Amino acid sequence: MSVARPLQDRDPAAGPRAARAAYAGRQTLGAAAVAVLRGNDLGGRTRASATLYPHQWSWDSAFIAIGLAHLDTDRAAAELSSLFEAQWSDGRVPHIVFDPSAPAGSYVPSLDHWVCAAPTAGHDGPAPATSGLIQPPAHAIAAGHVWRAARRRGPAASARARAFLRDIYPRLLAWHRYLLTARDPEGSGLITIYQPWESGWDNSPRWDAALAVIRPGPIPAHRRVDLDHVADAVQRPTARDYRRYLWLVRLLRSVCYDDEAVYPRHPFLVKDVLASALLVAANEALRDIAGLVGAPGRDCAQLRRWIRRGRQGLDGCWDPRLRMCVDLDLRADRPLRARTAAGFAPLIAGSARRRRLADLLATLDSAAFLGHPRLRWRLPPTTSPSDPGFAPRSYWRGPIWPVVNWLLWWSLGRAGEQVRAQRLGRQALGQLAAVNGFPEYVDPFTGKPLGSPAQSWTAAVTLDWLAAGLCPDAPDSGAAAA
Ligand code: 9WN
Repeated sequence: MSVARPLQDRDPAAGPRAARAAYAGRQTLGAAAVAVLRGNDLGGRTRASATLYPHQWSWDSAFIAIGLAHLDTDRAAAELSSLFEAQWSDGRVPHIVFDPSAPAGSYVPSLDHWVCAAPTAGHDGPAPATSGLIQPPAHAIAAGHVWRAARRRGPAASARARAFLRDIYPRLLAWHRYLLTARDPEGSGLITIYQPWESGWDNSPRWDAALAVIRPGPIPAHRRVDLDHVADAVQRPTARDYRRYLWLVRLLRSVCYDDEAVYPRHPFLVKDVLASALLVAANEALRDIAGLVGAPGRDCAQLRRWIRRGRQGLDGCWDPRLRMCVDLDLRADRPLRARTAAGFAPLIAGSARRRRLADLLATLDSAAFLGHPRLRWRLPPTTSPSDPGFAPRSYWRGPIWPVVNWLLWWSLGRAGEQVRAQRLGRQALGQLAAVNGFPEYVDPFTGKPLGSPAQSWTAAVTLDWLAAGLCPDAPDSGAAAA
């Protein structure tokens, strides 16, 4: 990986001491983030982490490309291209692309849990070594970031980035079409997921009610290797949840991931508001890319329709009492009322009308999220401490996820909420500077780093914050004293 200067600081040698210290802090953080991405580089693709996740993950790669764009735009483009090489012929982008050189047994469920006996519905050529699930579609947003970074770099990088966009544009369009057809036969604008991992928020209370009714049948014998990599089993999903995850995978595999066979019978069928919001934002990014590559007018019209449909779908998921969006259990035909940061979906979609935006910001500032008195950092816990499913150290049930901070920071900026965005970005950087590493997630009350210690996407979003000129904050003083 060729590494350009990631941080555009002026040398503050002559400046006051505080500025020099801030500069040094940013340099150290930046260099450490680069080292994590280098260490996890598999050559054209990046593993999510060296310990817990030794393969390429779909939405991780999107965020990784956003970070890599500040180092080397060609390498950032390669991150997305390598993922899309594994795209299935039906348009889906698989959630894991397995690295054949990873040690056997280093991740469970391994490839043999996914491969179908018959040809898989979604691809007609030789089956790539992938899972059969999906993850949220952040990729077009990442491609847009790569393009803008290349523009800043000059004509040669721009020309190569334009060639990349030409190549990836039809693949991105096919991906979005898959999501808005096979995963939305209702035409609601909202993505249906078949297993919690498809949300990327695996163990969130968002899925508790829908999972509770599932009676798992026999599943293949497996060892929980993930538990070898965390200090404490509470940081990972329970055995009960894991059985359900693997059972759902088994059901999907038994029909070779054929959506038409899945839809009528599958026991877990849920409309995911966060993935749907990301798709709206990704469709906006793709509309810009369509313009850059000279795509036909009918594509742009289609993208505009998809954006409108997605926003309407999210409007229908609004919960006036929680003042956020909630997911929808299609099987039970009922909303999944969990108070989680996924409920900020309309902010991410950029769809929030004035009144709705005001409501969302009030929820964000309230004691349910940023205003909670015990927060060590003013950063949004993935699950609100006021939700009955909240647990500060359990997977997606409360900890702070740097990548979720990034999404909210980015979305606040897009909504014109610069002051809030800056504050959140500085707190997020401050938290990472304080833990002295790039953890997968962080306890919202103690600030303790949890999960994988050198997670690629955490390093990547750090680079993006640094490139945006943010300086790390100190912890929230009130909370730190508490
Ligand atoms: C299952 C890689 C992935 C992230 C997900 C996160 C976790 C996998 C797991 O790790 O999921 O896909 O084994 O727990 O929940 O968001 O993409 O970082």
